Amino acid sequence: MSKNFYITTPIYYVNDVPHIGHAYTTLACDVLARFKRLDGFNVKFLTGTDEHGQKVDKAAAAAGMSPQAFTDKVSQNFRELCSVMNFSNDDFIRTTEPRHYKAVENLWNELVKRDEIYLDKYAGWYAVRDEAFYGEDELQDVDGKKIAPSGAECEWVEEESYFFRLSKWQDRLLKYYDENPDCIMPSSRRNEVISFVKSGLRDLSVSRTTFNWGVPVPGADKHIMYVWLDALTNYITALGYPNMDGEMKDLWPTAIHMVGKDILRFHAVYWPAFLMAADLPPPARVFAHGWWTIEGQKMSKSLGNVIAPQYLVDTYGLDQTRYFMLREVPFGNDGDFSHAQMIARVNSELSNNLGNLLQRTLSFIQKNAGATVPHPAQLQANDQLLMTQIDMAIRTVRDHLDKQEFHKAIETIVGLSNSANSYIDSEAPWTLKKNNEIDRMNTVLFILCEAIRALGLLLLPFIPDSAHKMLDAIAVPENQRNFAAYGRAGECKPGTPLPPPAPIFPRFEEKAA
Ligand code: ME8
Repeated sequence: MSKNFYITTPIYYVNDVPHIGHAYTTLACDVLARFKRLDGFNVKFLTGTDEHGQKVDKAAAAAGMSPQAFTDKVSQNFRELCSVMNFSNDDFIRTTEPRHYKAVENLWNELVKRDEIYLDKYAGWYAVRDEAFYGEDELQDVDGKKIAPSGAECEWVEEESYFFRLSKWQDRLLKYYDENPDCIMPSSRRNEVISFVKSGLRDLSVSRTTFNWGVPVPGADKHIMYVWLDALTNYITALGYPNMDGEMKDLWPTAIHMVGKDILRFHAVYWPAFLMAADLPPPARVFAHGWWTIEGQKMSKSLGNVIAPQYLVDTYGLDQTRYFMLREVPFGNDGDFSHAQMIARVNSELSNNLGNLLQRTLSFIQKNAGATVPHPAQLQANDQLLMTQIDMAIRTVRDHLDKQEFHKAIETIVGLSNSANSYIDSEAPWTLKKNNEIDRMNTVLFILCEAIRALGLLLLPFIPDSAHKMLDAIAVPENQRNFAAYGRAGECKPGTPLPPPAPIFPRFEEKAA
């Protein structure tokens, strides 16, 4: 059976410039996609932009542009984010593309055909910022305004609307959660969703008539589709839906949607209900991660503390930024971005720990072992111990990443680097050299090359450029830079010439103000 893996980011609203929150979600997906490709999977990694709806319509008007011209411009910023952050997405979808119209219209018609949609009138609250309908019971009165749990202000809406029979799917949804324990992660989020669904579902308004920036409802042109029905469908548009062969057949059953906790309800309640109602299988998993604040404060334009990914990359380096984001916070929890923490992490783990290991090993080989991969002699217990840890590390990292535990995966890698540093201290190749124990010295250096190779391979998904430099430093051929070559299969070849070492992980020195 071929191994397939489909991973998606939310498609981002084009009312905003990309910030570290957007970069975070897509980075998590990028690491999973890269890991799975190295592990021999057929991978599809999708990101893109959500371009319809009232929020984008208003942002376009505020910018004095037509919605189409506005979305063409702002969507480009999200495309650029992918190159700024070195994301390896296989596709970038925009909801204004013809392929998407075709898919959404098809899904709509399918729902109509199955009597899952009916015409009525909506009278209730709507938050443009969330593009979400709220029940009176969910709102708080603040200074005469109705405020949603997200903090968004709501407005009263009364209009003719098509409704999706969401209430009918309550039991089927609960059964789906029950039968698929990992379909919503982490488990605290799963519990939240289950209690929301158990508390009762109302039918969902799925069309609007008071503005026209959206996909027209087939056969009822004064209605446009609710932006979330439109947006969620992107995940199957990109697989060629309504064509059910090819990618829909192979990849859809493996779909993991990575989202922030703010949009869990749409992904874990509405989306599976739409799919089941159209007789399509729900996604394999929705993972809702936590929220970044900046130096303890909510990120917001009015506070002027929004951090652009480009700024972090320019200040700290691309791989340093990628490393920090997934290392710092247990994935799923909220996290705080602080410059001091960023510098501390980068210096202690990348420069001191990994950088030192590389520098010490590679300079020593260069000066004292003929600048080639050394020939090992008989292995001793300590060597075997480190080799066993190397062999185990990939399994541990794989298990963690299959549960989206990025921080634990990185901890495992840092743990291996620690062990290699302890090994070089205890085996002291410099003393072996002094005592003329050359066979033993070469064995130790060979084991260290193997540790560096393992670390380089394991770090490829997280910090691809630096990891490639690590592998360059011990002359690992291009075709051996995958997990099939991890361990004995791709062992370093003694006698291979090694280039003079160049520092890969510079220390970050704060410039004096
Ligand atoms: O909700 N911390 O788009 P959006 C962590 N178009 N993640 C953050 C973040 C923060 N401070 N701020 C944003 C939408 N994010 C819809 C999605 S999908 C079919 C439609 C990330 O532009 C996080 O992933 O508002 C969050 O869910 C997403 O950006 C919201 O992006």
